[in-house]
Amino acid sequence: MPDMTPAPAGRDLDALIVGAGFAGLYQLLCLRDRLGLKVQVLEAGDGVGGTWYWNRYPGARCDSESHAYNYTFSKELFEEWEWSERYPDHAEIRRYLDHVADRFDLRKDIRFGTRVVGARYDEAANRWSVTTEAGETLTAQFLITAVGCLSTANVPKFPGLESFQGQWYHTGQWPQEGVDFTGKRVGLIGTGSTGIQATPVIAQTAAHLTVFQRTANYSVPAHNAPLTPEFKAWVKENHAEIRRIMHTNTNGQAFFIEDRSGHEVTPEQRQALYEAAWAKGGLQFRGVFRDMLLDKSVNDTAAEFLKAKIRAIVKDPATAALLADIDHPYAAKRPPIDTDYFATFNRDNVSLVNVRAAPIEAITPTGLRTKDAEYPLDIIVFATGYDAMTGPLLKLNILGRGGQPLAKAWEAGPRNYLGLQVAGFPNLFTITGPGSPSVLCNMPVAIEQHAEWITGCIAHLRDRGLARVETTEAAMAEWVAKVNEAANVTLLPQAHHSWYLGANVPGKPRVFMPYAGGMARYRAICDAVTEKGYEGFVLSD
Ligand code: NA7
Repeated sequence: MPDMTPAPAGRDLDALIVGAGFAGLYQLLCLRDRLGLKVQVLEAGDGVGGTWYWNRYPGARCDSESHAYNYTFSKELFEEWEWSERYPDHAEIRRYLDHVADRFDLRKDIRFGTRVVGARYDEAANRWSVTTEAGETLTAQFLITAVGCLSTANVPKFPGLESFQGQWYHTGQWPQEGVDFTGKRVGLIGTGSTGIQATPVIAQTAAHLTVFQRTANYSVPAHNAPLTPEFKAWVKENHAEIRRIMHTNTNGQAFFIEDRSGHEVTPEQRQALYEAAWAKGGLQFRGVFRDMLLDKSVNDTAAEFLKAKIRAIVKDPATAALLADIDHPYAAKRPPIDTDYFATFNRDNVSLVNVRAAPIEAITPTGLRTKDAEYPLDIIVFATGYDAMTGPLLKLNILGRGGQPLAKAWEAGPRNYLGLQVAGFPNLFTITGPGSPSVLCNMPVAIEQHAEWITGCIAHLRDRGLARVETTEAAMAEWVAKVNEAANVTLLPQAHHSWYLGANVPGKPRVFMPYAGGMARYRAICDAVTEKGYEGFVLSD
């Protein structure tokens, strides 16, 4: 049982960190144990885990392979922790983070059950004042957000939701005690990674499951399985090499994208390569050709292969056609991986409804109504995603220099430098903020790089007796242009409804948010900025 004793409210803090997931825990460790700062983490949940604290829906599992879903800063930590399956599930990830929190004695500096509702920069004092939901105020010189990219649930504003007499849940705010679907008529809205993970599991116990699909999606089998003793031993022996690959490739995963163009092979060879990747399973499917996300004609071959697989798996031709009616390039939206997703539609108790053709009009007291039918339901599951990347930051109600709201600064979309800092918000750092590789990278890798860069920057200030770091409008303008440029050479912006673009939240500015130039290039850019004396930042006392 985690120790829930709240740490004392410090009045003389050097840094406040919001969030105790992968990012918050490591940032605390870096600043407290390496720089000796007084640090406090504020966390809304009652335990560590961040995104994984809340995402406990049926089938919730990481899409990165477990041996890559680790911190890499400690060889000892890497060697002593053993994952049980190829992809860790939510409970095992929480156990890992609990272990990290205990091993490095982090809990004493984390206040759980403490939601941050406001933050204001006091220019005269050069301090951030942070307000909690309970009305308490804490101040610190540095404010670091470690709130994750996918932590603000997007529940569509369907009329009548409040009248629903059954139960409804968003997957990202799942009840800790779980949900019993036995004998229930369940409706699941959304076919992103989450809906694709949850569907097969819910179908096992529900009386009937109706999946409401607006945008059909690709998915590749995960082929999850318990890890063999041989594989576990291989991981331990090859720790250094695994780490090297994760730190030098584009996406922070423990595999390389093949250095081979889709144009270099014959159609037969291509088919064989896709079959092999399908049999291997997982996100590696993206790595078959280096130009899969750059060249539409190459991507089309992957798309056709995957659509043919759907048609082969799903027996009812109308359902198969609807599932395979995919309107965007493969991996232009975050590509899901699954366990029996398409095969689940062969079950008698599962049906698929096309809500692109006949949109959901209302939730009624007894179910859900689309433009052309009524669906009686006992439980509705919203697998409808998140107000991604900017949502968790804007929810903090951050006010910078002169009381300027971050929401105002980002009215037309997120503008920042390196995804790390916003002009007008001195000493505020945003771990895996928009404009950084974040969600296009294996998250722990992106997080470690950011936490270490921030630590280096604060150490640099302290060593020189400086107190403030702030980026400039010019640096932001240049960086935003780079982020756009990086996205535009890929096929990523072609998925018009993707959350990468903010398109899933009505009214949200459409800006391609993550940096698509690759983690390795991004790391090099950050290192060069440091070497040039924090180019693009103004350091002052
Ligand atoms: P996603 O990927 O944003 O998927 C949300 C799904 O919900 C997607 O199919 C949406 O359709 C659908 N949706 C959203 N709003 C509606 C409305 N109003 N009506 C019908 N359908 C709707 O979220 P996930 O939680 O699956 O995954 C998020 C990330 O977590 C994932 O990418 C991994 O990185 C981990 P749409 O495509 O917008 O038409």
